Amino acid sequence: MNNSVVLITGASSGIGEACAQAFARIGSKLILFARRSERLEKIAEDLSNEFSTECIVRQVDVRDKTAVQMAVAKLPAEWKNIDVLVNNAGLSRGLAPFHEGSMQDWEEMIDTNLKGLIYMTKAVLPGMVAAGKGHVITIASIAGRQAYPGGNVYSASKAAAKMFSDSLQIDVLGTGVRICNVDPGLVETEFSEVRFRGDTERAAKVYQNYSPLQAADVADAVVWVVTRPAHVSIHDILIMPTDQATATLVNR
Ligand code: NDP
Ligand code: 8X3
Repeated sequence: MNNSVVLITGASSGIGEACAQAFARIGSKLILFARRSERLEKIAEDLSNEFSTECIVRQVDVRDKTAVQMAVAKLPAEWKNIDVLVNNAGLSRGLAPFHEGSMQDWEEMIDTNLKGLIYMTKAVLPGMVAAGKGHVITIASIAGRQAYPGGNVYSASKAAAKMFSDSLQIDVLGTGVRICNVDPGLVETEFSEVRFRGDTERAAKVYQNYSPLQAADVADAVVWVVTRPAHVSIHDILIMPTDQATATLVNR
């Protein structure tokens, strides 16, 4: 992976930031996308200091298809051959039963978790197919495999992400490109703070009294996937805390 070009969406916190660190550690060059560009700048500076990582950061909202297309199209020539795309940007909003939920929240989740994923993949995958190699990793969720109370549209967006990856497997057969869907269980990140719109007390309770996954655990799995030999393709990973058996059963 030395000098390979890795593009990570949602790299400003949590799993995306941890992926940036993990790929920096093995010598990759990084392209980091997120909306909070000041955070990306700081992450890039830290990685440059610690690992001499070459890093490009771009303020991109993955819901904006023109911005996504332009950001990828306008990459400097030596960064255009992307070896790995980590489709990680995503979020949940609320945990209400569907009949009490908000249309605005549902649209934000679909636009980010599904349409953003599709826009990013459309911008990057054709170049990989032309190059005859590349790896597209999508961070979906246990929520896409198992329903839980209030998960409704978030779960639907993640189930769709998983089916998108399954479908891509077929489309890219024979091109040399590899596709992997990663479904984590509970990971201690800013995810719940975003879901509960800044209610840090409620968010902290999600991760109390057991050992959740840390973002670095998921990044470790992602790096393992892309460092298999070229003839080996890991299609699916379900990675859970030891203290979590299903979407709802946690040993607290
Ligand atoms: P965080 O909230 O810590 O990180 C989410 C990242 O997504 C941020 O960098 C955020 O950046 C970015 N993002 C959100 N919306 C957009 C957007 N419109 N355009 C660009 N970037 C965006 O949560 P996690 O690290 O936990 O989440 C990462 C992924 O992992 C998500 O897809 C999530 O659904 C998934 N996941 C999380 C689990 C968990 O328990 N934490 C478990 C299973 C899956 P910014 O706000 O700067 O744009
Ligand atoms: C994030 C994990 O269980 O909160 O996808 O949906 S969960």
